[in-house]
Amino acid sequence: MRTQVGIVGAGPAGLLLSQLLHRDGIDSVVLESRSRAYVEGRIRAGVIEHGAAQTLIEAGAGARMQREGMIHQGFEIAFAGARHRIDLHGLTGRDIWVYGQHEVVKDLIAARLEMGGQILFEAEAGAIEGIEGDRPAIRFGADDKDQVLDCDFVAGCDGFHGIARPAIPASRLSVFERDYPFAWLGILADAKPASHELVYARHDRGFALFSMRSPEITRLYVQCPPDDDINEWSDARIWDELHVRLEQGTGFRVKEGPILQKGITGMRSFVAAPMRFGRLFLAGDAAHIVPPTGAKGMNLAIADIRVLARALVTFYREGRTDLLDAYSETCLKRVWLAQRFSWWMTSMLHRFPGNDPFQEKVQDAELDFVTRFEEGARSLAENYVGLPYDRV
Ligand code: RFL
Ligand code: PHB
Repeated sequence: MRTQVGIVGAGPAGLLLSQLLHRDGIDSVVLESRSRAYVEGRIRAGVIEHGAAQTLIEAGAGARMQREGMIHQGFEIAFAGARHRIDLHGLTGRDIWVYGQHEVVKDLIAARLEMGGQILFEAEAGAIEGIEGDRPAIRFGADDKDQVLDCDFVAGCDGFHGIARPAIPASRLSVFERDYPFAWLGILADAKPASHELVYARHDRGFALFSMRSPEITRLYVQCPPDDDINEWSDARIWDELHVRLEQGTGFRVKEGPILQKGITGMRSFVAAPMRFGRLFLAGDAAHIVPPTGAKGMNLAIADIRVLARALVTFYREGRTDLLDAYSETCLKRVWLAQRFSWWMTSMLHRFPGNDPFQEKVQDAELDFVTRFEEGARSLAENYVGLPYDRV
C-alpha cells in the first residue's frame, strides 16, 4: 500500500491532518488501532478554543458543532465561599465552544469517509522504518495480516502511549516533564447542567470542576489521590464531594442524575523535543501532554496540525522544505505557552498533599489577582480562549 502521508492515529490530530491535506489534493491513509465505535465513544476534552473551532469549520467538519455545540462567553471560579465570573467575551472579544471531543472525532470521521478518505480501523502500527531517508514505511497489522504502508512522510498522531515518539532515537530527543501528586475522577451524568457556564472550584478538600456536554448531560470532575481505585468511589461519595467542593454555600446547586461513565485520569506535563526527526513528524499528545485544568490538550493538537498541514502543502506545491524544517520550533512556542498556562491553572486550583501554608497563601493571592484585577483576569482569559495563531 502506498500514500503520500502515512498517519498513525485517528484522534483529533490524525483525522484533522488527513482532512486538511485532502482539501489541498494530498493523499493520506490513517491507521487506527481501535475500532470506529471505540474512538467515537471515548469521552475526553470538552472545551474548544475560538481558533480551533474556526479551524474545524474551515476544514468542513464544523457544521454539527455550529448547530449543537454551546458557545460560552465566560466561566466561574469558586473559592473561599464565593463565586467569581471570568468574562471571556468582555475581556478578549472571543468565546469558547463547549462540544465533546468524541463529537469532533465523529464529525471528522464522517467528513473523511464522505470524501472517500481512507481510515483503517483496527489497524495497529507496529514499527516506523526509514525515517532518515525519503521513503519511510509503517508496518501495521490488520485483518490478521502484517502489512506495509509506504509513504513520503509519516505523521505520528498516536497519542502519549503510541509508537511514533519511541521511533525517534532517545539520544535525539529531550524530554521535559512534571508529575502531579493528584488525579481527576471524571463522571458523565444524565442530569441537566445546573448552570450555563463552567465552574472551577478550589476547596480545602481539593479541586472540582463542573462542565457539560449538552443541555441534558453534565460532566464533572473531583481531584483525588493518583493511585485511588475507582471502586472505592461509590456514586454517593462522588456526589457528596461534588456538592461540598462546588457549592461552598454560594447558592450554586449541583444537580444529580444517573452516572453514565466514570474514570480516573492522572495529571502530567510533558514535552518531547524536537517534534520532528527526519521524515517523521509528531503532533498532539504524541509530543506533549498538559494537565487538563487549562483545557488545552485537544486545542494544542489542532494547532500543531494547522502548522504541519501548511508545511506539507507548501512542500508538495512549491517544493519548499523551509516550513517543514521550522515545524518543531514553530509548534513548540505555542506548546510552551500552553504548558505554562496549564501548570499555572493546576497549581492555583488544586490542593497539594502536605498542605504547605506558604503555597496556600500564594494560591489565595493568585485567585485574588485574577478575580479582582482586570489585568489578572485578562491574562487568564486570553490564554483560556487561545492565544492568536498569527502571534504564536
Ligand atoms: P489521541 O486522541 O490520544 O489519539 C491518538 C490515537 O492514536 C491511536 N493509536 C494508534 N493507532 C494505530 N497504531 C498504534 N500503534 C497506535 N497507538 C495509538 C489511539 O487509539 C488514538 O485513537 O491524541 P491526539 O489526536 O493528539 O488528541 C489529543 C487529545 O485527545 C487530548 O489532548 C485531549 O483529550 C486532552 N484533554 C482536553 N483537551 C482540550 O483541548 N480541552 C479539554 O477540555 C480537555 N479536557 C482532556 C480533557 C483529556 C482528558 N483525559 C481523559 C486525558 C479532559 C480529560 C479528562
Ligand atoms: C470537560 O468538559 O471535560 C473539561 C472542561 C474544562 C477543562 C477540562 C475538561 O479544563
